[in-house]
Formats: sequence, structure tokens, C-alpha cells
Amino acid sequence: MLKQIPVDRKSCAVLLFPFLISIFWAGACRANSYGSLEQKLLAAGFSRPMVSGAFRSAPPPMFHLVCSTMRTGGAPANYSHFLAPSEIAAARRFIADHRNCFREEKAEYGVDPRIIAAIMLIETHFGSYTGKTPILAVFSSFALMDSKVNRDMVWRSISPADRVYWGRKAFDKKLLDRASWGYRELYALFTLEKSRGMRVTTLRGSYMGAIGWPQFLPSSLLKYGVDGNGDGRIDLNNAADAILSTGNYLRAYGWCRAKTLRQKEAVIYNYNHSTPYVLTVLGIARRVR
Ligand SMILES: [Ca+2]
Repeated sequence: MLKQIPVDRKSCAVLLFPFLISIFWAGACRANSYGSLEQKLLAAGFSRPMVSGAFRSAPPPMFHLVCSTMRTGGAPANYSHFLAPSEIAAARRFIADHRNCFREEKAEYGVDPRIIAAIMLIETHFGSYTGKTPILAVFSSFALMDSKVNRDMVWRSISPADRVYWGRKAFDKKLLDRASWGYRELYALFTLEKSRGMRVTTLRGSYMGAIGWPQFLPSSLLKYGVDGNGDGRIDLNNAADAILSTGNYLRAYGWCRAKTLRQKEAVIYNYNHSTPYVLTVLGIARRVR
């Protein structure tokens, strides 16, 4: 009997830990509303009904997401499974199924269809998984890191090993950079609603706020989004819009001027700052005839 006591305590601790963490975050989120962001967006010229309406239905800040991006020591990204013959065949089919769109894209933007198909294969498997995270909450959670109180909460929630890795100064700098990034994307999101009539509150995407088949950030959607199917709206969950928008993006970053392999790698690197990603995109393109 006596020997069982520590075991029971351990079990209780294991069961209680997630519960206590959820209580902590719930309390933290209640203490940090979106009020400061709403004021900032109002001062930037967005209307009160638009701003208040968007945040009224927004989920609470997702500070656990911010914490997860500060974790260190994970395995590097591995894209090699996208070079499997079944994946190459899927890319080939995608190009064939949308040949008219790709013809239009090639004429307008000049980007190799195999590169666009490779990107959409890696990003979302041609729209199979575009993400279900409410992106308004994603960008807002990062934007709220401009407050020391919020950074303190994240600091206390990361592991001791991660605190040693970052050090408080570098940790603050990283989160302040992410706060600027978050607000920039939030601003783009509200601009999309204002100028294109898109409902920011309903947009969902990846855990880092990327949207649609090609996983554009709102600022990229604003700059490079194209209405490919001519229905009067830009929807990156539509194949034609996604293909032409990606072509427009890559052309803007210099695809047509890129002659050497090194130059082409540099263009794709702008899409995702990862060398394994770039090499996989080019590897898929080489294998798709
Ligand atoms: Ca469209």
C-alpha cells in the first residue's frame, strides 16, 4: 500500500499538469485582450465597425502558439518524401488537369508550370490541407508580443533549456521582430477586407497564418493575388487563382530574369527561406516531364 502512494501522486501530477497549463493560459488570455490592437488599427484608419466586428468573434490570443515557435532543438525540415514517384505522378496530373490555367499563367507571367506545381504539392498537396487555424488570432497573438507583460508570460512558459538557449535579450528581440511581423500581416488582412471585401474573421490557414493552396501570407495576397478564373474575387483555394497568383509572385521575385540554376534557387528561396525546400522544388520539377 505504502509503495503505491508515490505512484498515485505521480499519476495525479500527470493528469493535473495539462489542466493547470490550460488554466494558466486561460487566465493569461483573459488578462490580455485585443484592445491595444483594436486601438492601433482604428488609429491606422480602419473603421470601428470593421475592427470591433472582427475581434468580437475572434478566439482568444494563442500565446501557446508563440511559445511553440520559440522551442529549440527540433529536427530540421525534411521534404524528401515529396520526391517519391507517387508524388511526382500527382504533380504531373495536376499540371495536366489544369493545362489551360498553366497555359495562361505561362503567357502572362512566364513561370515554369512544374515549379508552381511543385510548390503547391509541398505547401498543401494541391489544397488537400490548407490549415484550420483562425489567422486573425495568429497574427494578433504575435502582434501582442510588443508588450513586455505578454513577453514575460511567454518567457515563463518556455522550458529552462530554451531560456538558456535564447537569453532574455535575444528572446525579446526575436519576439519584438515577430510582433512587428504580426502587426504588418494584421494590417494587410484588414486592408484585404477593406479593399477586396474579404471577411478577415472567417479566414483560416496554417498555424503561422498562411492562406490557401500556395500558402500566401496576407501581405503577399495583397501584392500578388490574381483573379485567375475571372469571378471578380481572389480565392487562393481556387486552382486558377492559386496558379496565377503563384506565377505572379515568382515573376515579381525575378523568375524570368533567372537564367542560371543558382539564380533560380534564389527566386524560390524568396518563397520559403529553406535550402532543403528550394532543392526539393527543383528536384520535383526535374522529375516531372
Ligand atoms: Ca477568382
